[in-house]
This record gives sequence, C-alpha cells and structure tokens, in this order.
Amino acid sequence: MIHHLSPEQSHECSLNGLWQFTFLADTNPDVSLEEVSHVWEQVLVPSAFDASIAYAGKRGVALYRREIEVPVGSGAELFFGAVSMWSRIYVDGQLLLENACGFEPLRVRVPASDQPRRLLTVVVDNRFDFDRIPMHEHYFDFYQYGGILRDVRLRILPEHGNWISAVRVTPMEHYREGIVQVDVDVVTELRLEVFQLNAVFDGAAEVNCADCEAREGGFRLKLQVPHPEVWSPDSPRLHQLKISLRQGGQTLDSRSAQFGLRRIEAREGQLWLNGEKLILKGYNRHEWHPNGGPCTPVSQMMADIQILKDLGCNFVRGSHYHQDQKFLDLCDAMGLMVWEENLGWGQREKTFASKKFVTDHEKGLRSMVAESYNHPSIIMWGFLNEAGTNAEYVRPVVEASTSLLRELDPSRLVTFASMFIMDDKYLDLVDVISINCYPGWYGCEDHPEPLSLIEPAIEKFTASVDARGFGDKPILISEIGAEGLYGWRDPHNDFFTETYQTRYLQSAIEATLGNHRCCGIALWHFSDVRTYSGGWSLKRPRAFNNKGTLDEYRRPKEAYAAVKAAFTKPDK
Ligand code: ADA
Repeated sequence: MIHHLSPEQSHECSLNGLWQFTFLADTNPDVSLEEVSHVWEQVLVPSAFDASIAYAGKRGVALYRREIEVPVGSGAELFFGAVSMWSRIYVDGQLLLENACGFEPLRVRVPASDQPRRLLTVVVDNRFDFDRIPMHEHYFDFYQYGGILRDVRLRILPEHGNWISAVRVTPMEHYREGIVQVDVDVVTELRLEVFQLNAVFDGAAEVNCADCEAREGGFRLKLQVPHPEVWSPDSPRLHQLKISLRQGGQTLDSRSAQFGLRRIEAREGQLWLNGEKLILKGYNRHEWHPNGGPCTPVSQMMADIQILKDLGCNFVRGSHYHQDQKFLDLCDAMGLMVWEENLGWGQREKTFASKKFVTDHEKGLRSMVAESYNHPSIIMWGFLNEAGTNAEYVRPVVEASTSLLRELDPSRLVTFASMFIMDDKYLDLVDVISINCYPGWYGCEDHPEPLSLIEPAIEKFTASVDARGFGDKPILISEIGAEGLYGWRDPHNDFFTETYQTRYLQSAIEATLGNHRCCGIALWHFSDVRTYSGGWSLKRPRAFNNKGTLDEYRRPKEAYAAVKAAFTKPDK
C-alpha cells in the first residue's frame, strides 16, 4: 500500500519476507547495482544464504533488493538486526551505510524523496578480509555466515521532522518504589524547550513529567511507575512505558519501551540481585541450528529457553556476539538472566594493531548497549572473549571498552572472559572476574586422571585472584566443558564419549558451586554448533564444536540428567 498522505507520527512495518537475491561469488564488492546480467532469485529475509543447500560453504558477494514505500516528503529509518559479514546499504543507488560487523544491529536514515517507491539494495560479503573486516577472523570457533541474518524494519518518520529516536529506562536506587530515570532522545531542528512530554505506564496510568531536564539530544526525566512490581527470575514482571512528544497540545510522535524493575550489584566478592545473593547457573549459547544456521526461528529460541529452564538454569551467556532482540525479549519474559557481549574471539596482537578494528569494536559496543538497554534480563555487558589479556597490547581497548560501557550504562556490570587468569593484567577494570578454563580437557595429555584436575584448578585460580587483592570481586566460571559426541558410548568412557562429558560437567559444577568464591558457572556449551571448516577443524570432529549438553537438534546427551540434578539441588 502506498501512503499518499504524510504521517503525523512515525510508524513501523516489517520488511521481512521475500527479497530478490543474486550471488556474485568472488567479485569486487564495489559491484554495479544496475548490472543487467544479474540473475535474480527469491530468498527469505532473514536467512543466511550459505545455510541453504544451494550455497552451503560458499563465500563471496551477494546482492539483496526489494522495493520499499515511503510517503513523498517523509524520511525513514531502516533497522537491520544483523547483516553478515560486511555490508553496504543503498536506497535508490545512494550509499547510506557501510558496516563490517555481521552481528551488529544497524539503523540507517533514509532521506525523503519525491517518489513513493524506493529501491532498497543491500550488498553483503562473507569473505574474510582482515583489512576491510577485522571484526571477523577465520579462526573463530563458530561458523561465520553471510546474509541478512535478522529482522528488517522500516520506520516512516513524520514529515514535520520531530521524532523520538530512543527511550531508555534505568531503574534507580529506589526501584522497588518504581523510581526510574528515563532518557528520551529526540531528533529535531527546533529548540527542545518548545516540546512537552507525556508518559503513560502500562497502558493506563499517565504520570506527571514535570521533573524533566532538557539535555543534548533529548530529555532526562525522573518518573515513578504506578503499581511497581519487581523483576526477578522467579517473577519476571515487566512494565511498559509510552512516551509522547507534544507541542501545543498536539502529539508529534510516540515511542514505547518495555522494561523491568531490578538491581544487579557486585560487592563483597559476590553478586546480588535485588539485594539477595545470586548464584548464576547456566550455559553459553550460540544462536545456531542446522536448519537455518545462525537464523533460528523464535519458536526455537523459546524451545531453547524452556530447555535451559528445565535444566535448572537462571543464566545464559550470549556467546560471542550481539544477541537477537527477539531472544532477549523472551529472556525478559521468562526470567533468564543474560550476559550480552560484543563480537570477539581469541584475538591477538595483529588485531589490536588495526585502527579499523578499534573503531569497529567501539561501534559494536555502542550499538549493543543502544539496542539492548531496556532488557531487564541483561545483567552484564561483555567484550573480547579470550583476547590476549596477559599482554600490554590490549590495554587501550580494554580500558576504553570498560569505561565506555560504564558511561553508556552505569546500571549494569562489566566483564570479559579471560583465558589467562593467572597473569591477566586487567582484573582491576572489571566488575566480575570471568574465567574460561578447560582443566581435564585441553592440555592434560600425560595425565592418568584428567577429571581430578578440575577442582584444584578452580581452587588455584580463585586463590590467585584473591592473592592479587581482588577478593571483593565476584568470580564467574564463564566457560568450562568437554566434548561428547551424541550417541558415542563406549566401555572405555574416554574423551569424546557421552559418559566422560557427563562426569566432566558433574565435576565442574561441583567444584565451582562448592567454591565459596565463585558466583556461578556458565557451562560450555548449550548445544553443538558448526565451526570452522577445512584444516582448522582437525580438533573438532564433524567440523562441529561438540561440547553441547544437547546435540545440534537439541537431543539431550547423557550429561543432561546429571546437569539438571546438579543445578536443581538446593544451594548450600
Ligand atoms: C574457548 C572459546 C569457545 C570455544 C571453547 C572450546 O573457550 O571461548 O568459543 O571455542 O574454547 O570449545 O574450546
């Protein structure tokens, strides 16, 4: 439908569905968009083109296009949940955005035109190219796909040009009484003083916006939620806020936000949620399923959350990239706490020497916080999984990332997963010390009883953290696990059997939850996933990371019952 009239308020529609697609393989990404020889086919957006049989394993440039309708004279904003790996977004042949992080949510402003039908074209490239795309490197232990991976939406902006671009709700110290700080970002060319704001909670209760301060780019308000209910994993109560931007009694634009009232703290060496000591029990989870690769349907996300709940989990680490907003919405509603992190995996000196990496990493952090700010399920922000944090070359990025995250969101905790806990140089900078470790799996070639290494290793790590003066910081075992090939049972109960994996996870949970310094454990990992291809996969049977407690189709391995028993045992 064409909107001949310009809208008075912004409104949004989905651009998911069939798009035209052409795969151009190994070509220059400066490809002509108009080339007549392109052969177009139809694909579904969102999807990963290389998760389909036709393009499995293929890397190269692909074009996506479709028509969009924007009323004449109105601007618009496009939202892309994720476009992987490298992308350029064009409207009517005009380049509007170039991006080089395949999990980052993107917002793109579309200028007004005198034509209502506009051509949206997206160029994607899933080839590794360090200079152009330093956020993605070929050695990451998960398969990196190409395509428009997540939801696409179009927001038509009001013709008068005054609109709300974001609403962020922060529960304050008196969150139990419903006290929140609300930041409203406004795009306008007028002085902010000419506007009034109107706030309605939970669809009914209008509150007074008198305590409102105009600041650069918008307003900051202190509001009180009527009938406040606290969010917790056992009682994940959510509230809604609708903010309207008004001028002279007329509503110019409105925007809604869903949020929860809760407080997360790290002190006295422990985590506290709503003032109560918190023990995290959970998993690392990749967004992945064999049917659609990194594009899992919302029904699968919900099924995964139900499995996590059944296992007795209250926590999931979204390894190792920005999370799909639909998954986070479900975690909010289901009461599953989340660690969300920026894309990163085991980078070393070469990466940190890249100026483009440093810029793109910072951009990734900003868009993660901007997009996910209101989810009560998120209790901590992470970045740089297993980077070289035993060395000086990461210092500028670690310092900048921790201070940026705190500046953007002082209400949550900051962490990174360290694989160098004994000589990590940056533990002073984080709120939660997160340790990735695999005692009894990697590096125990000559040991007759590898499982016996787990408990002493965790003891050694926590003692070393305390000896360095960080006794006040909670310690999370953020990864630990062993491979178990689904269906592989054998009297030797050796590595790769389901039984070794079961015993391993039992020991890991016992050693962690029995250690008073640990605030929790995130097992590596929820379900098996496809990983790097070719020679890189030699240590990964089937070219999969098989450390899932479930296989890739979510069939439980032997370890499932053992983890469930350990996680549902009452805390000591
Ligand atoms: C690391 C990494 C994970 C995974 C794991 C493993 O800790 O953070 O992504 O690769 O090792 O299975 O070895």
